[in-house]
Amino acid sequence: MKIVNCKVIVTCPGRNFVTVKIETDEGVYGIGDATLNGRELSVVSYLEDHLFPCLIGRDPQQIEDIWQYLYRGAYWRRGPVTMTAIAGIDTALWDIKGKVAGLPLYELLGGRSRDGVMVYGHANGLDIEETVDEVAKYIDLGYKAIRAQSGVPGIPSTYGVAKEKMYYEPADAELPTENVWSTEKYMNHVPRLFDKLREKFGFEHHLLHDAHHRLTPIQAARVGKDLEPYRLFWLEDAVPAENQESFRLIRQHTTTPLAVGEIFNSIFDCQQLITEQLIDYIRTTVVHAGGITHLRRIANLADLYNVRTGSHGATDLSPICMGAALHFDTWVPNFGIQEYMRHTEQTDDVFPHDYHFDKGYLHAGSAPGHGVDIDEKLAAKYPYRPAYLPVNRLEDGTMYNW
Ligand code: GCO
Ligand code: MG
Repeated sequence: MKIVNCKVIVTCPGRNFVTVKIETDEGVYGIGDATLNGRELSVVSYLEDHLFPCLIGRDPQQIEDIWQYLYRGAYWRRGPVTMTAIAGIDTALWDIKGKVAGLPLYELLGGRSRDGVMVYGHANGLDIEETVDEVAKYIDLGYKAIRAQSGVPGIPSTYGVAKEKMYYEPADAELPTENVWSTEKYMNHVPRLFDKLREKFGFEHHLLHDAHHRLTPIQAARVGKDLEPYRLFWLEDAVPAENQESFRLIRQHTTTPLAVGEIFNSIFDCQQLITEQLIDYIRTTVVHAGGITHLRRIANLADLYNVRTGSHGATDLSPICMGAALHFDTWVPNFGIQEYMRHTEQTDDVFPHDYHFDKGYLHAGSAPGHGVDIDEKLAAKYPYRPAYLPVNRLEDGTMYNW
């Protein structure tokens, strides 16, 4: 079997997605997600100009060898653009392998470890009352786990708080919007949110929260401590994790479980966090961490240290990534939870898929490969539109983390 053609499909059914399609001489094809929010076209160039020419004529069944060739062969290793491009190809190759074998991807990985994949949805509101109402909606939809974010009094806009509740989309402008942030105001507010939620709904549901890289280690330690009575499932991205040692300090102070890793792209970004058991959940996912081949390595390392998976699953990860992630989650022994932000109907139409939601769980489906396809004719109706995530400044104008 040989690879005869590779292409990239860029489409914007409400938001931008980059898709790799690999075709073989036997007519079987595979697709993979290669979307990097706000940097989409860099990945397109990396694929078209540098990776695709190396693939023509290769045996698509040799996934490991191709992965090593693309990773080691670049000389310049790692980085989000490189690893997202490799992920797009890797996912497409696993899709091909599944189709050739006539087996769903989770069977190729080692078979089913669970019946369904527990997911968490996103509840958010401009204030605590609105967030409480939104959490109630997710409970009614059958979710077992819900992430809660609320607007902070005195700050005009807050990360995670959206106008369009079911389809949160932060990449909303042709140039980055500027937001204003105050950690002090946030820190006073966030325990009140969870106090209210536990008072209203009790302790039956898992509650999660994302601090989106905005705290210093000692602030994160304080927030973790303040939230302990509310038994969070996790506190996410408490601090920027470039400095992995920061987590030692947080860990010394709080038993609130910690999650990190949605912006990591390699095992080396999480090596210290995992081996020193400084986190509880690793959030790397298929599209940004080198595909199934590399994500499996990260999960295996994590398993040795009792760290569980909790893959990123925001709307900027396409349904292809979600499909592949669900197969991965169905297999991975140290599964924790999967993030699930629903895509719009427009997006779902472009990417017909086999997975479905039922009573708080997503089910990967049993179609061969990862079970997601792309309707190229429909995709062509939605051309690329520049769209960026916001940036953040402190109240005095200092540039900060978004
Ligand atoms: C999450 C993430 C997202 C990111 C987005 C950036 O936890 O789902 O933090 O909201 O901000 O995926 O592209
Ligand atoms: Mg996050």
